[in-house]
Parts: sequence; structure tokens; C-alpha cells
Amino acid sequence: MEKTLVIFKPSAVERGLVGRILARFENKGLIIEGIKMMQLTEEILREHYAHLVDRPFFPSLLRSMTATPVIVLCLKGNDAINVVRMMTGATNGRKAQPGTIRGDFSVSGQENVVHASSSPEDAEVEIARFFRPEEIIEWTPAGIGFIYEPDER
Ligand code: IDP
Ligand code: MG
Repeated sequence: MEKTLVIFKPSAVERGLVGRILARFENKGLIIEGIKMMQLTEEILREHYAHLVDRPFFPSLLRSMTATPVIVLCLKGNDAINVVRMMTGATNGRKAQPGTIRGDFSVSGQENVVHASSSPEDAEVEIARFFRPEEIIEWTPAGIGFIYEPDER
């Protein structure tokens, strides 16, 4: 099964949305294999958002992402990267579909409450960026047969 990296951004932590957003991923059947709180730094954000460092909004994004601690998660599931991106919705909360996390909890292009890996290559690099290997716990819920049929696991 795939693993993906999710960040509950300061816009989620500060607004007290952590429990409600986490519940959506649990309700969906995604399996939590890593979860911790951490304070992001400019150094790690320059890596994580390397594709954006030259954009005019990057200083603002840096301020936003370091404003409070964040919660990072590693979620596991069949096609988890795509499933989580679909649940996350479009980048800009004003354009994200209602029913998605950003569509329901955000009205901003920057303060959009969650990050989610966008490809298998990104997911692998991002999990290694935010978690030490021993912080990812491989496990299978006892009720896995009620989440997936055998061929889907
Ligand atoms: P994504 O988070 O949907 O993958 P990216 O283009 O990778 O979108 O951008 C990363 C983050 O940078 C966004 O989630 C958002 O917080 C911020 N961002 C992206 N574009 C803009 C913008 O035009 N203005 C302000 N912030 C932006
Ligand atoms: Mg992205």
C-alpha cells in the first residue's frame, strides 16, 4: 500500500481544526503510521517548497508555515496519495470543492489548512524529510478486511 505525507498547517492548528481534519482521514479508512508535532524551520521549508522559493509570496508562505508548530502525519492506504489529494481539494480554499477539507475549512490561497504529497516520488522524499525511519510504525488494523477486500491490500 502507498504512504503519503500530510501536514496540518498553522492555519489548522491555530484554528483548532486538528481533530476534525484527522477524523476525516480516519473515517475514510486511511491508516496512521506516523504522527507528531514539530516546529518547522526556514531550512526545511526551503527544501519542502523548493518549487516556490522564487515566487513573490514565498516570504509570506515562510512566515505562515512557521507561525505555530504543525502536525505531520504519514497515512497509509491503497492509492493513498491520490485519495488524500482528492480529499484535500484545490490549493485555493475559495476554489476547492465543498466537501473537500480545503473547500470546507479554508477561504484562502495560502492559509489552506493542509499539505498533502502530490506524487509517489514526492511522498517518499517528504516522509523521509519529516520523519526518522523509526518514527514510521508499520502495522495493520485488525479490521482491515472491513476496509478493503483482499485483492485491494
Ligand atoms: P498544494 O499545496 O495544493 O500542493 P502548491 O502549488 O504546491 O499547492 O503550493 C504550496 C503551498 O504554497 C500552498 O498550499 C499554499 O499554502 C501556498 N501557495 C501556493 N500558491 C500560492 C499563491 O498564489 N499565493 C499564496 N500562497 C500560495
Ligand atoms: Mg504541492
